[in-house]
Amino acid sequence: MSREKARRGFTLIELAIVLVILGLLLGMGVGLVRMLTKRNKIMEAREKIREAREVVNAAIDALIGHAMSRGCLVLKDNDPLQGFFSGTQFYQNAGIPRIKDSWGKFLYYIVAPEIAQGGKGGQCSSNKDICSQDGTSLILKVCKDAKCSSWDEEYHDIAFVIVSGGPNYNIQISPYNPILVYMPGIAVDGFKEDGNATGGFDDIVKWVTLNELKVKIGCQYLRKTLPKILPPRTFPKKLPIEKVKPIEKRD
Ligand SMILES: [Ca+2]
Repeated sequence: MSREKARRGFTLIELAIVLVILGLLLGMGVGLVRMLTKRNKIMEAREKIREAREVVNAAIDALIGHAMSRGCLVLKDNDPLQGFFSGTQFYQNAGIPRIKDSWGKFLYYIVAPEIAQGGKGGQCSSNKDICSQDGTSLILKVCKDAKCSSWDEEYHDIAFVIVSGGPNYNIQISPYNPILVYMPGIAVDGFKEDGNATGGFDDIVKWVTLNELKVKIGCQYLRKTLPKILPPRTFPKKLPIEKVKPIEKRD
């Protein structure tokens, strides 16, 4: 009889141990699922950023092709921005398909007025000819703070800039001259026309200088002196992926 009680007691202990182990395994499983879910979200966010960079590059290629055929860059007809130009319609006006980034938002375009002219086709006037220009008035700064009281880099003779609003769906650069872009994560909204939104700077910005554009469209074959070539720049090189917030889609 005592042996039977002992066996029953041992069975209960066994059950308790099994329950504890099951609880631990379940807890580990939940933790693992959470970790994998977070990892998947991070990978998905990275993939979208990679796609957005490709879309920005495709827009740049489209513009270079347009410049090659016309001799200058395309200009949006209605310019609300002090002589520089937003890109919500320009692709369509120029016969180039409008391009959205991987979050479903149209890219933003700024072009130097010295090398831009309206119209869908035909050669540009000689005073807008890219190969004839020695510089542009467009400047770009990479700011270290929201007021841009200090900046990391400054570039002159910018030909054009393409911007994706990034994961937070809000264009945050300052689109005037000088154009201001910011170090990743800085709380800033330099572009009120795109709506007010908070959050760290996460725009994907790429710019092409006049000299780079000259080389791309073949000006060097028309001139005796070869313009100085700088390496292409994409900003920022890295985004704070873990801080990516849910995207609220708008049109
Ligand atoms: Ca943004």
